Amino acid sequence: MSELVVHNARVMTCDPDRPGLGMIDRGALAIAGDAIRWIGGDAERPRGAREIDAGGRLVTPGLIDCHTHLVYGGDRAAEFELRLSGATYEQIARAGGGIRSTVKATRAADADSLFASARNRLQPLLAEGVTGIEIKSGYGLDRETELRMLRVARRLGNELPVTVRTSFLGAHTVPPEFDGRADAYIDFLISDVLPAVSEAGLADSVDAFCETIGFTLLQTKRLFEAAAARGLAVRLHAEQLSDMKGAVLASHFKALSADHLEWLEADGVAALAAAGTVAVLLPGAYYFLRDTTPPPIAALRAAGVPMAVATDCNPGTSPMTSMLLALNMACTLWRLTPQEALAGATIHAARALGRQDDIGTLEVGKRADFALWDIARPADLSYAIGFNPCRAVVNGGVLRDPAVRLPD
Ligand code: DI6
Ligand code: FE
Repeated sequence: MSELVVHNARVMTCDPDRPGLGMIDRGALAIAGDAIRWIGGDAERPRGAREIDAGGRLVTPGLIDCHTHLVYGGDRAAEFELRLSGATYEQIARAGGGIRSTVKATRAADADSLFASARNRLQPLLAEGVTGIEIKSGYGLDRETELRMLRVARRLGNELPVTVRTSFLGAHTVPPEFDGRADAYIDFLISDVLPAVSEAGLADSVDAFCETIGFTLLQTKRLFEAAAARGLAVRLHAEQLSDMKGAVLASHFKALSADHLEWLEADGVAALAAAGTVAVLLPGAYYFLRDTTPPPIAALRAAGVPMAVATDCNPGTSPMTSMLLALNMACTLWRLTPQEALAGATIHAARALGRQDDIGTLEVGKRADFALWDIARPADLSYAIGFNPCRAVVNGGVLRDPAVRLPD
């Protein structure tokens, strides 16, 4: 007998082998341990030790936020005010603000305070049915602080009901002590920081900010070669503010994902399609920076590139802790369909984390991570603004109230 059976549900499996994102109108799920043991029509369901009548509500895979900078010190509200009075993100960054100001605050913060502030940002995500998240380093930019950020990210996964994947983003910007010496900084990352991160098992992938105000294509390539030599997957902040051909480079390394992509051209679209790399769309940063060049959604769709949607939660360009808002923005600003947006927060997001074999869809054998919503139509998830219909979450087979009680 299964331990938990959820029945009388509209089960949106997001299973690509079922038509229309795999909706089972009167469906049921049976769970044993941390995995889904059975899924199908209500009438055929097995008995369970505990049975939950979903009352016709929608069940989806737990949402996955596959691109965040959740762990950091301080905030950037003053910079927000500067931008409102006309300064651009690039101008602020070049004047020593931007990422560098968060680096200063993060270096000064101890692990417990980084944990506490990140946990407070994670809580609203969990309340919206998030069961998986990617968290990057990149506000330390020295060995000690990068390691501290990644340890804090791992600790969030150990202490809260969420699967955490970490990315080493040492190549986020050049820190003050390497001013004007970006190549030497990349050398330092390769010789000092990456080995420490990798030997401690603290990163699941390596990321970089390939941009005029970040790192060149060649610098990114050197870092990716070092990551590949250590067997680490890569992903890239690519084409956010200009077309640096980052997506083409990322595809060459069979990157898990290329993220942002507002300035992506046809060659980048084709490269992502050929490599099976996920395009991670980050509408929060586009909105917050008041960008006007949308990513080439129609071309990505036509080429069959899997599109994920994430918050990019970070203090400078996307201080957003809502996946549902990210879905709404992806639909409203860029015309994703609500089904595409949901797939972008589940199956494609799982792939962007390299975890498509165990999370992201509701299929027998996969982890029992799902959310129960007080709505009947999947489109309602991306339709409402500032409304959270999440009623319950099951994470690894354990049922919980979405209003997670935080550890003290
Ligand atoms: N692109 C972004 O949008 C964030 N990082 C990146 O490489 C911004 C990070 C920040 O401004 O703190
Ligand atoms: Fe980012």
